Amino acid sequence: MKLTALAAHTPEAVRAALAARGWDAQPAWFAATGIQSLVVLLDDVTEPEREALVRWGAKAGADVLTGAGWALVSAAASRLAPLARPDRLPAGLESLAPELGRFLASYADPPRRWEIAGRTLALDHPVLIGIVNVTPDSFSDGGRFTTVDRAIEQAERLVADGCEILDVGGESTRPGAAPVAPADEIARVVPVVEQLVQRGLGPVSVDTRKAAVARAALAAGAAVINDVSGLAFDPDLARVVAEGGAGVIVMHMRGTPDTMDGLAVYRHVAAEVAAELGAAAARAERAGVARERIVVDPGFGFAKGPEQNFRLLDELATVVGLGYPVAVGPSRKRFLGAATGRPVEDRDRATAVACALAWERGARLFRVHDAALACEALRVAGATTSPVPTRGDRDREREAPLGWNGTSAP
Ligand code: PMM
Repeated sequence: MKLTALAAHTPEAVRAALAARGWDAQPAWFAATGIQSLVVLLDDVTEPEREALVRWGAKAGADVLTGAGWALVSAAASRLAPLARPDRLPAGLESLAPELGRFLASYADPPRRWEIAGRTLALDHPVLIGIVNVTPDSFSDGGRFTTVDRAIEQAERLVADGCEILDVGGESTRPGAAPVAPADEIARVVPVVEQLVQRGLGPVSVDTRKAAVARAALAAGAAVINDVSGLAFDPDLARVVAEGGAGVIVMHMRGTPDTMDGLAVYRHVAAEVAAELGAAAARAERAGVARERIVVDPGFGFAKGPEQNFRLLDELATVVGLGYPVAVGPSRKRFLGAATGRPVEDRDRATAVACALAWERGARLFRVHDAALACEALRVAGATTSPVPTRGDRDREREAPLGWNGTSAP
């Protein structure tokens, strides 16, 4: 007998091994994703549920570690799948099925598109979001027109370097930054949005926490609202996004830029950030924003210290597991300086590496100040990641056999 160790962090090695031994593409993909090992942590588990899980684990050959009120379950995806199906579910585990079903469905068939105002963005490749700041501290001299001209110049450079979306921000979110009145923020942002749209640069996203600014920006042609407060700052913002048919980036933070550093206390940063982001995304859906329009962002640097940012980057799969496309914004942030010793103006290489790692862990959108290096890093990362077979046409899907989780071909 001859032994070969196969890569197990993606289904690709198993798929390729089966395909090379004569399996058809679709069954090879189902088998490869089905034997992929998954780990889920369950909290708020009752005593009878805990006992039912342990019994199921012993029968199914799954590893179940438990304590008071919690269980950690590790098994191949195909073994977990029956727990998500009401017809196959062991008695006593009914409350597990809906959430596990949603997680398994998004694992087998991750979101591949993002609906924004007026168009659909494909997420089958890394999508760069270029930062166009029009805060006075970024563009210190000159009046409004100089600011607009410089913003357009910066936007043109970002697009030439590979950005597909431009994110215009008129309010600094640094701790201690002076608050900006909505009218002033609108006066900074809207002329830039208008110019970008007129020149066909974009789609345009606007980085704002305020409903009034979002409304003016969408009227000027913006297609996305990027809210660093995760829809917590202005209760009307989600409704404005819904009514405008816009896309939204819901970012995680706690408190406000002035209070967030004191709120960076976590027992398990990835789990807590994911739970809080999931609640924020649910708020958006309740306000009428369609699920396909929502992207979530873990908010690197917002209410997180350096170590917490690195844990979050490593455990990004927990945020990806929510089932929404994930954006990240590590660009030039302090935690990258903490690891490299580089000052803020020399962190684009570190940013590029962080973006590549985030792609590998499931992020699809990358908010950057300088796109050239990030674009190169993401081209390499994108080429290395296993190509997930694209969905076939409707007829082929209808003919497809059911996969391990009861879905048709990814
Ligand atoms: N970071 C900043 C501002 N806006 N938006 C999203 N979605 N994600 C981020 O990480 C993020 C953001 C702060 O960075 P900057 O002041 O350098 O733009």
